Amino acid sequence: MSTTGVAIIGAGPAGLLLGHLLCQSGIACTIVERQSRDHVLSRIRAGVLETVTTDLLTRLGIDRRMRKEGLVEAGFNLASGDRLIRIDIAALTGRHVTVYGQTELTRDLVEAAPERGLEIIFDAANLAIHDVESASPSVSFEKDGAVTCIGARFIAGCDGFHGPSRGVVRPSAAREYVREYPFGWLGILADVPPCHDELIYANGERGFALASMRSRTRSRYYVQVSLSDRLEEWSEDRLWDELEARFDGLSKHGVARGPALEMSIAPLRSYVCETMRRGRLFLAGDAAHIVPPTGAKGLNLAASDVAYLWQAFASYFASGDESGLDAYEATALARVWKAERFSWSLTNLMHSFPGESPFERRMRNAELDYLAGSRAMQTAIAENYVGLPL
Ligand code: RFL
Ligand code: PHB
Repeated sequence: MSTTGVAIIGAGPAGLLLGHLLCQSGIACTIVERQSRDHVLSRIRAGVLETVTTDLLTRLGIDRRMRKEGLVEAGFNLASGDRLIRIDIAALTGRHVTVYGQTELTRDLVEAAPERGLEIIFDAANLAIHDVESASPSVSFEKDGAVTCIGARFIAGCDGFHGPSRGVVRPSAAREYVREYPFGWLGILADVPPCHDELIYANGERGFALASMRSRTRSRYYVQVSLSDRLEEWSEDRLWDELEARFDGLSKHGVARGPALEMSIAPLRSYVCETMRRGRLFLAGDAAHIVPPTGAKGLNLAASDVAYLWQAFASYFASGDESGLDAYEATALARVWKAERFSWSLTNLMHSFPGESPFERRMRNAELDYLAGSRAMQTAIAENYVGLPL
C-alpha cells in the first residue's frame, strides 16, 4: 500500500483545485478519478466564474489562458417578457464575473498537473473508502486489472453528486435538505456568435430561457423543458426556432444558428448535506451540495469549499492544528446556504411553474417590475451574482 497526505477522490473542479493548492503548499496528495482523462476533459458544464474561483487560479499561477481568453463581464440581464433589465454588476459592486468554461478550467488544471508533481490516477474503477474514523483511512480501487490501495492522513470526497463519499458520511448523522424543481434545462453549445454581449436570463410566457456564451464565437443557450421531455423530441431546428422566438426581440445581434456541438437535458435540484465530515473524510463541492444552475453558483461553491478546506489542511500539516478542520463544516455551510438561497430565489423568479395560479404569475411579474426600478434590489442580486466574500 502506498501512502500520501491527502487522498482526493474525483478530478472535477473541486478535486483538481484542492490537489493543486495542496501541492503548492508542499502537502503530498493523489487524485483518484473514475473516468478517463478524455472523458474528464470533454465534459461541458459551467460557464461563469466568480473572483473567488479566478483568484484561486491566479494564486496557483494557472490563469494565463483564462486571463487571455476569458470574457470579463461587467453586467448581465434579466428579461421579463420583452423588457430587458440590465444588472450593472460593475457599477453596483465594483466587481465582475468571468465567462470561462468549466471545460477550459479543467483542461488548464489537468495539463498543469504533471509539471507540478500532482498525481492524477484516471480510470480507477470500483473505488472504496475505508476506516475513515481511524487515524489511517485509505481508498482502494481497481486499475488495469489490479487492486491498488492508498493510505492517507485524510480523504477529500470531491466526487460530485453521484460519487461514493457522501454515502460514507451520511450514516453518521443524516442532515439533508432537498428541493426538486418540476422542470429541467435543455442546453445547446454551438460555434456561432452570441446573440448579446452579456448573458440574458429570460422569463416569458413560454417559461425560462438563458442566452450565455463561452467566447465571442461560441454560444451556450438553455430553455426550460418539462421533466417528461426527451432529448429525441428536440431536433436542433426546433430548439433554434424556440431560441429565436425568445431572444430575437431582446438581443442586440439576434440568434445565429449553427450545428450543435452538444445538446443535453439537466434536471434542476437544490440539495445540501449538512454533514460534510465523518472522521477523516471531508466532503467538498457537488458531493455535499447542489444548486439549480440559475445564478451559476455550483462550480464557484466547489471552489469556496476547497479554499476553506485547503487552509484547514495547510494549518494541520504545518503545526498539527486541527481547529480549521473542526470549523470546516460550519464555515463552508454558512456560504453554501447563502448561495442556495440565491439560486433558489432566482430560479423561482425566472421560471414558470407547472400548475401555478394567475396570482402567482402576477406576483412574479410584480417582483420583476419592482426590480426594474429598484437599485437596492439590483444591488442585492449583483452582490450575490459576483459571489459573496469568503
Ligand atoms: P464534479 O464536477 O461532478 O466532479 C466530480 C468528479 O468525481 C468523479 N467521481 C469519481 N471518481 C472516483 N471514483 C468514483 N467512484 C467517482 N464518482 C465520481 C467524477 O467522474 C468527477 O470527475 O464535482 P465538483 O468537482 O464538485 O464540481 C462541481 C461542478 O462541476 C458543478 O457544480 C457545476 O458544473 C455546476 N454548474 C455551474 N456552476 C457554476 O459555478 N457556474 C455555472 O455557470 C454552472 N452552470 C452547472 C452549470 C451544471 C450544469 N449541469 C450539467 C448540472 C450548467 C449546467 C447545465
Ligand atoms: C453557462 O454558460 O453554462 C451558464 C451560465 C450561467 C448560468 C448557468 C449556466 O447561470
